[in-house]
Amino acid sequence: AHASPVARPAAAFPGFGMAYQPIVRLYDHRVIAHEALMRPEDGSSPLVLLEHVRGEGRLAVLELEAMRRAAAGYDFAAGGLLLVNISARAITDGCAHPREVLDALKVGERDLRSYVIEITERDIVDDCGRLADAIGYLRAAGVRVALDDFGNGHSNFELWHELSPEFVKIDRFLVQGLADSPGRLTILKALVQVAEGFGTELIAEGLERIEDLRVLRDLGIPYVQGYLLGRPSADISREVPESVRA
Ligand code: G
Ligand code: G
Ligand code: MN
Ligand code: NA
Repeated sequence: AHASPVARPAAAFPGFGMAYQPIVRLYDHRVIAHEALMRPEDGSSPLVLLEHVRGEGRLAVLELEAMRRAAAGYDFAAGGLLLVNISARAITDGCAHPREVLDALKVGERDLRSYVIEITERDIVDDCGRLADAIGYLRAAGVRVALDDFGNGHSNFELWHELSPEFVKIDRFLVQGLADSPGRLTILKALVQVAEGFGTELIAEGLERIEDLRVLRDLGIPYVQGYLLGRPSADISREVPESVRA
């Protein structure tokens, strides 16, 4: 007998899990959120997988799957916020409709107000209006927005101005070495003022040293993330190291 023609199933992605990295509020040293990060099983960077899949035209499919897994694996009962990444390209290229993003996050009937979407971009965002429309749609459903990697690549003041994100994540190049870098201090002081003017809350990324933490605290930066506070892990940690609380 002849085998009946079957639609070839879409090739599966290489295996990956999700890890969760704590975000700490400095004034009381509480873990108030986690960022969900893809962890390919072969130990490679998520960027390699994302780039590969993008070449196959499946970037949005992978990103939405990562969101579903992030949401399904998170313990919302503890009351924290979950930050999930999406590349601006997945939205502006028109592959991920914002409705699909909401569907991915609604896995398990979660309250959409427990989510922050991190807009990650390393390439030029050539359709700011389209991104702003998509973000407006997500916001109307209660999702908040963070602009990722600010100060590096193409995460810039135009996006801050146009998207009015609730959070801006300060790129780690501005955070690492802060205590010994008058230049970084100057930039961070300015960002604190801009954030105040826009009503945006700042999250400092990539914190590895206690001396940089002290400077962030003196500057009044409310939220911090980095290896000093906790690494991305499959286990959702809510403990802050004792050394940091002193
Ligand atoms: O965790 P790590 O430094 O290996 O991540 C490398 C990059 O991959 C980071 O810039 C991060 O934003 C990106 N990344 C990790 N997980 C996701 C994801 O689920 N979606 C998208 N779009 N990017 C992710
Ligand atoms: O681009 P995005 O900010 O989403 O990427 C976050 C990436 O930064 C993750 O890959 C995570 O593993 C990494 N990361 C988190 N904390 C630190 C840190 O303290 N130092 C360094 N070098 N990388 C970090
Ligand atoms: Mn991020
Ligand atoms: Na970042």
